[in-house]
Amino acid sequence: MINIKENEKLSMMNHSCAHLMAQAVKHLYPQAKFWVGPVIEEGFYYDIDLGDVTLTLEDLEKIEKEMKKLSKDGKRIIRRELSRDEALEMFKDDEYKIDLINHMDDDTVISCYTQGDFTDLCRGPHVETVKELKYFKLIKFSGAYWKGDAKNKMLQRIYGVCFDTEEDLNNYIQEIEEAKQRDHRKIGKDQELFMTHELVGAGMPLWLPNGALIRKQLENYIYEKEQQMGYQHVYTPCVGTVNLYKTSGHWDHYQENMFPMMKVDDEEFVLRPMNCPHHMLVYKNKLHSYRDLPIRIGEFATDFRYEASGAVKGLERVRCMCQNDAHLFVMPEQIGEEFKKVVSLILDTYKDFGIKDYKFRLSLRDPLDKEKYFDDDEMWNAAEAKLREVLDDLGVEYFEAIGEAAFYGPKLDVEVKPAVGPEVTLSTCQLDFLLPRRFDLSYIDSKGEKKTPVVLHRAIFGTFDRFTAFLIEETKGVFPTWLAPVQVNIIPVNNEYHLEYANEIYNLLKENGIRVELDSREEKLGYRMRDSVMRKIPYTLILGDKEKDNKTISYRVYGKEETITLKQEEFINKLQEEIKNRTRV
Ligand code: TSB
Ligand code: ZN
Repeated sequence: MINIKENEKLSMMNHSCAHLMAQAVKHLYPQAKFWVGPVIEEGFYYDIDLGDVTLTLEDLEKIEKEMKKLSKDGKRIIRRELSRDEALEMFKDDEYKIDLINHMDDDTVISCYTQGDFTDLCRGPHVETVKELKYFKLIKFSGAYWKGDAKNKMLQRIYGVCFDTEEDLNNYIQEIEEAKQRDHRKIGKDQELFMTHELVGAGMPLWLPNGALIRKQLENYIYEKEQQMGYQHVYTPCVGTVNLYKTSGHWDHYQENMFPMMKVDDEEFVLRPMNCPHHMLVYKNKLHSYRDLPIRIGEFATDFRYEASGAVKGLERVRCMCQNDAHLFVMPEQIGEEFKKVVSLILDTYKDFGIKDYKFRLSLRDPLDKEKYFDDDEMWNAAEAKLREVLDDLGVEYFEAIGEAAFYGPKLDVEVKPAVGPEVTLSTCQLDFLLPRRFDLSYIDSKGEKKTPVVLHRAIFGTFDRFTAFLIEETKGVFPTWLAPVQVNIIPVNNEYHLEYANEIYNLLKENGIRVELDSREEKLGYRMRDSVMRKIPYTLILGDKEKDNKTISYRVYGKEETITLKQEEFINKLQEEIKNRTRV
């Protein structure tokens, strides 16, 4: 999808279109006051105070119609520069614009743009006349707190987009339509993967049986890999005392992302936002020698984070999440080797899931602003060089984000683009020089001296929640057999003659560990076959006279037209092989 913000011409047109929309809104709702209307990757939006009016979809159509009319009128867009006093006078009845003017630096050139009866405070630039704005569409609207602060008034945000040809606009609308179909929230509902309920709360999804089956497969997948790599898995509680998080530093530096404290008897608890402190204590439970390291503590760990209610999104951004977490305790000289294993595991996993569209971002320290970071120059330099070396060795493409490292160390994130909305991080691997010190962790080195280990925080799936959201969108809900909640759907051609045989096959598959359903509804064969396809079930078995008489199985694979017939054991072997190897067909 084109990034409008990065295209100079389209960026200007979209900015002008935001003004055109504001003018139309003002015509229809004279009480309207406007906050800001920036250009974004997907077009533009404007935040508007409409008083008591709450917009509906029909309103968007009305606004769009008015915009068309104004565009035909073709007024010129005229720039004027203003002194601060002139600006304050001109917008004296508009508290939003006054706020903007009052927050401008003294040396800012204040300008406004006028088209016909509408003037807006704006830096520009704009197109010359509104006539140039022909191919636009208002896409959606939502609530948005003034200045993004939930304590402020809720404004209404209208999103739109503008192109310079009709064809580009139509293509874009089609892409949005496709993205909506791919949205994990839609597929999640259609396929009964997860639900939310206001009684449970925003950002607290409930995994339904189908979704839970997929998640279980993900857990098994990564658990197997991690066990092979020498990880030790633990279970720890999803609360900790405030003191635990004071020790880790989260209480001072991460509190705005945490649920508030709760008191139980004399103890003060928080729902944990991260698992690192618990794992530090697991490490500390025993004395360690250099021979034990690396020690890899893994957990599928539930965390709670405060995310703004407007930011939560399906399974992608939640307030209750389960991380595929591990903390790797290493000697400084093991950083490179261990990091390499983590990156290789990420690469293997993405390959197994067929994920191709992702970016590695290496976040490093800003060498000109060392104050901001944990003070150990030598450690930073060595570690950053090592991370680069490993990525280069593995031939991984990545980009560097200078100054984006955490206070406690550099990190590698994997960024992906969801069907709808901005990029998110899936996998992460973060070096940490500090936390082991805060918990006073140690190991005895080969000379018998006490040393502090370095910690690598890593999550391959990130969270099961976010990874599943992404997987749903990547596969468009067509899961490979090993992940599919229902792997086989059996349809007897005619219940009267074939149900008994269908039941026999059903039991056989069940005994062999296959997730199977039998559709014996009194519906036409064609209807049940279409239903099976709608549900995106990988294998649909059609059992009639021929199959019953020959003790065979005839099946269709999702997305393919041909019907194949195999002997029972051949079919089971094929299926089990496919599932075991986690083949993607
Ligand atoms: C990797 N302490 C580390 C851990 O050891 C940690 O918590 N890192 S994190 O903050 O980056 O979170 C790990 C992963 O969780 C992220 O990479 C991201 O994929 C996922 N994640 C973060 N916030 C959310 C959220 N609100 N909803 C769903 N997934 C999230
Ligand atoms: Zn951690």
